[in-house]
Amino acid sequence: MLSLLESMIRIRRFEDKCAELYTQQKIRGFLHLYDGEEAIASGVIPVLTPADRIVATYREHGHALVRGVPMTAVMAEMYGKAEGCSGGRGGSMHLFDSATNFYGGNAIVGGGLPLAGGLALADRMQGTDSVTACFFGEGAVAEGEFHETLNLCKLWSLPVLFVCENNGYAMGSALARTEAETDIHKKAAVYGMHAEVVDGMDVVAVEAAARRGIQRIRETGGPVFLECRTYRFRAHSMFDAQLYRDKDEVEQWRGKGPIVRFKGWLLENGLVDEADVAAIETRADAEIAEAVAFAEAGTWEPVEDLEKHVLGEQPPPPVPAKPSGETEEISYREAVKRAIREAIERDDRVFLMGEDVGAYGGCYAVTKGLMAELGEDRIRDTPLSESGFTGAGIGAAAAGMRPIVELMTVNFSLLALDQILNTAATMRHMSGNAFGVPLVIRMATGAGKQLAAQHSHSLEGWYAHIPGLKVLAPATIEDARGMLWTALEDPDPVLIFENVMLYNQTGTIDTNAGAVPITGAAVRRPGTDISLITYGGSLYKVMEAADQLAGEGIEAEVVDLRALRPLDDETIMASVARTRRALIVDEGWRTGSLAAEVSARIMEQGFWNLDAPVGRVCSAEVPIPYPKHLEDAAIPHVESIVAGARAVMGR
Ligand SMILES: Cc1ncc(C[n+]2csc(CCOP(=O)(O)OP(=O)(O)O)c2C)c(N)n1
Repeated sequence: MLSLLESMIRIRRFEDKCAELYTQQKIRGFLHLYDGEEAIASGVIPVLTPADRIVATYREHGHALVRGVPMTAVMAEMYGKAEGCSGGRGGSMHLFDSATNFYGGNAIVGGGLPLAGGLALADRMQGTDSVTACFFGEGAVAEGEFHETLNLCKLWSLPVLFVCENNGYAMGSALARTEAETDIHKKAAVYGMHAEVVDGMDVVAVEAAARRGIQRIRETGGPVFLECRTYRFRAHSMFDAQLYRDKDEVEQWRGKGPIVRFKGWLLENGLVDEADVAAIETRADAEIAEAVAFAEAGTWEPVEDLEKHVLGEQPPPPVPAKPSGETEEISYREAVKRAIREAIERDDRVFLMGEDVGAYGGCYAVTKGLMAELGEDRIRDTPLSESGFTGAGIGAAAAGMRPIVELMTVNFSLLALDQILNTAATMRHMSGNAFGVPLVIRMATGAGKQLAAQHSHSLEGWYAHIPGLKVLAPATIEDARGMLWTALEDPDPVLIFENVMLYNQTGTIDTNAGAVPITGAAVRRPGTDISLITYGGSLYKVMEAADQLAGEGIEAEVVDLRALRPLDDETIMASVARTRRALIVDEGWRTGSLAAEVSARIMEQGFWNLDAPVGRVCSAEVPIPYPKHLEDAAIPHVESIVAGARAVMGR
């Protein structure tokens, strides 16, 4: 009981100090205090074992402290100092600590839930009995990621303790303003999981509920939901004028606060005396003083290190497989399938998950038969919940698995964009290298199947915009076969875009073909007069165009980018230096396209080698239409490429 009291007082006093430091501008950005809610972290977290995992929100100082992240490192993080628990990169909202399995700190409301599901999935697949405790506010309950995760965790019976810290307000929105059903635990119960409400102002009740919940999870393997009813005494953040509630309301709640209440009860019952409380406060103050001194003495990360930890340490390029001398003809689809099968057979950590990858065989039939062959554990059909299962892939990757997430098409990947950008691409840097996300995400891209404007776009260029990701566009059978292998060895998220028109393409390949590098462009046809720079599904059109151009006496060099991020400037510039002219062919829309990026780089790095302005053939700026003739007209085709090349040649 003393430790429960001490834990709450420690958090309260630490945060009071943070508020003071904020007014002195030592701490900047957003600062969300936990004042009034301390009983929840203090009650739940000590019940966890060191092997258990924690996901929290931006209101997570208390959680980090109770978990055992040193107060010095937490305070230094608030200051933005290199000695902070996230290397100073994350600040108040992004506390991370690998030593205590503390997976943040998440400033996207609801964004931590899928991650927690994935951590628990990893534990389930690795056969441990660890539990992931996932803390979030009641505001998150309105987000899709909440529902996607609860469904997935119950469906797959994953060991997550969901802890809803219901403080009655999401910023300034009282619960009843935003929720049709204000009994939050009922929402969890409809997913079939055990759900309880507990008085979040009563640390003993919270502790007992957490103990019951965690025991139930360890016994059943499945998730448990705790709704802790609490109240936030201070503003949402330091920028909140609190126009949405009366001072009286706050005062009334303060009277029922977790510390006054528990302390009062302990004193009344003679379990502690004032001297005990004073001793706790003195200890906390000494620790806080030490933390402030540590943070003050901390150092600023050198600006030269700005880009450090965007990516993990790069593995050496793969050793090329020894050719067997025998070749076989296979389709692109079959090449991808073999790559998946081999990866799963080779490495226990690899599994594939996505919508209809199992029983259906994949929407482009890539995984047909694989579930029967490899089992439902390794070829996992997911619910229709792109954000939920992509986030689960991120969590599983961060916890040591090597998931391959399949998103049916790039258009649907937009529903998972939060997870891809805000979590997968960001976590390593934001956590100061505490956690990486070695995840592979595959998806189909491109037009040509008359699937109209919501299934046909080429948005890979958007993803190539995002630091922290690698973006691949295998165009050949070798690359379809070999890139996945290397991508799975990469420490960071790798997105693989498979153009829909390539799946039926066939080619010969050495029977022993294996891993290929996932950086570097390839010259697919040498030439002297113009560089045709392209990737993915456009490669074959460009090769055909190059044949036609040869008939007109124009020798085109064809560069297949292969990797859209990072771009291989060296190969591009070397080609342009040889040919002095360039045309970029990109199935993305022209405005803000990858082609624009390549063109700008040629201007920056190769301008003095150019004899003519760089040309571009991109998709027309329309949503891809359904009728075949309009669809064809909307995207690059052989004639438009030939015409574009002639124009660059001045013909
Ligand atoms: C996806 C998303 N939408 C909006 C916001 C802005 N925002 C930050 S905190 C917050 C309220 C969240 O309330 P709740 O989940 O109840 O947590 P609390 O702040 O009360 O702890 C909002 C809307 C955000 N960070 N993320």
